[in-house]
Amino acid sequence: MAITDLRDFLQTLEDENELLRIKDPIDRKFEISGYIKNCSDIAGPALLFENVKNSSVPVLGALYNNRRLMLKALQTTEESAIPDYLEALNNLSEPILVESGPCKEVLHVGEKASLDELPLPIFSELDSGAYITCGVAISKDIEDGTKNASIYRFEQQAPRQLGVYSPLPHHLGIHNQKAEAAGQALEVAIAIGVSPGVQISTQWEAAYGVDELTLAGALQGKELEVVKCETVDLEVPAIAEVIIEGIMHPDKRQMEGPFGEYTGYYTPRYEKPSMEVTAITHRHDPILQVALTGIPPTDNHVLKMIPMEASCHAFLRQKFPGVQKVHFHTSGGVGLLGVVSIKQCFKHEARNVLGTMMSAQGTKIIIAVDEDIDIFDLDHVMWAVCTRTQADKDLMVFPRTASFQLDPSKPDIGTNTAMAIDACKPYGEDFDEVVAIPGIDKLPDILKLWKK
Ligand SMILES: Cc1cc2nc3c(=O)[nH]c(=O)nc-3n(C[C@H](O)[C@H](O)[C@H](O)COP(=O)(O)O)c2cc1C
Ligand SMILES: [Mn+2]
Repeated sequence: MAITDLRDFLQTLEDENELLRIKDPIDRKFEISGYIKNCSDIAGPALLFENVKNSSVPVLGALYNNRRLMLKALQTTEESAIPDYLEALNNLSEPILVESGPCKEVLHVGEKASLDELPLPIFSELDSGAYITCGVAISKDIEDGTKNASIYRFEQQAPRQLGVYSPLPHHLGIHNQKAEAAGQALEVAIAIGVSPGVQISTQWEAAYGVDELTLAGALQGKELEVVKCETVDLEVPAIAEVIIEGIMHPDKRQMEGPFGEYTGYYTPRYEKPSMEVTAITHRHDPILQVALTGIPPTDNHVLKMIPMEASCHAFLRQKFPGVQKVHFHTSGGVGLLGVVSIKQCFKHEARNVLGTMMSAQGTKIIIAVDEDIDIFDLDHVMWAVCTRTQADKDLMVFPRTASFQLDPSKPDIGTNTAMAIDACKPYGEDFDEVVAIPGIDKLPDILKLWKK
């Protein structure tokens, strides 16, 4: 079944007891984020805050707080997640332009548009203000018209002004850099409350010039329909809860931040581009979707996981037939810690895989394990590290490599020392036998027995 509307996904979750409605009055300052944090820490359900103080707009959070919910959003299983995602990448389709859609039910243009209509949360203690954290920002290259769609944070700076954080080489940053060089304003539209397929498509690390929304149709199971914006020359998903349109004026800078980021640390306050809101359109009764960002695990981490794993898996498999599974753990903010399982086909295959993974994704800590290890279970992974490695031969250090910008331990911006651990048994050599209990997989599920 296709899921083209976020509301259909919420209904599915509710039917499966995966949606919790919070009816108590909730403060948008720290309470929404606090609930989401507690819920994420126990891999809980999605949360719908129906009674946000001083607002009639309900807030949806924790929608992607764990992998179980992400698999439901992709309508897949753990075994099929990566093949299904790669299959979708082979079935890209241009969105279809339609006349109108639910995002146009209410229109506020110009002075009438106000961000104060939305109960934007304040997430973490030192955050400079309220943020949009789950909006899909759509913009175009002013020279060749190629499109981009990705998630970036937006700080509410005034009723009609947003701070924009899209550092280079992220594509909105490039769009804005090009527009500024030409002395032009850049048009931007932010879509909030879109289908899971649209949301997840934005985390595809598509090359510059490739529109991420061409993946949304295959992910949601039906072509994506888009409508024209009111005040900018852009197209946005027709089924969305809220659309914010605006322009980034060239060379306009405003202080932005601090903001608690996905590494679990604050990023500093400094001058960044900002966007003037020119219109807000929404459903009659919009739901505001938010994503927590901060100490893992959060929606921010889980959203990136499967797209990164699929790209990495496809890349490694081109060269290394022994690669089985790849997983980026939330504890590494997803980008900093990767585990790969390998059924080695030749001596030292694991080591070449590790080096390739370090260079392909800029991963800081990478661990290779044999195929008998459950790469999703860090306890099991560390058992392999403890019992199958010797530091003098299995630890590889790659000093000063290009890596993630926000790692607080970095010596300077974009630099990191990467570390790889070959926790595979040596290829072709005898190794002590792993303890096993015959028939264990045929015994009843203890959790089910216990709950009865
Ligand atoms: C919830 C969430 C929030 C994000 N916030 C930002 C952000 O504020 N700035 C940013 O540059 N990337 C942010 N990202 C990461 C980008 O969306 C991601 O790296 C994307 O692939 C970049 O796309 P691009 O290459 O088209 O720029 C966020 C991701 C998620 C899931
Ligand atoms: Mn892009």
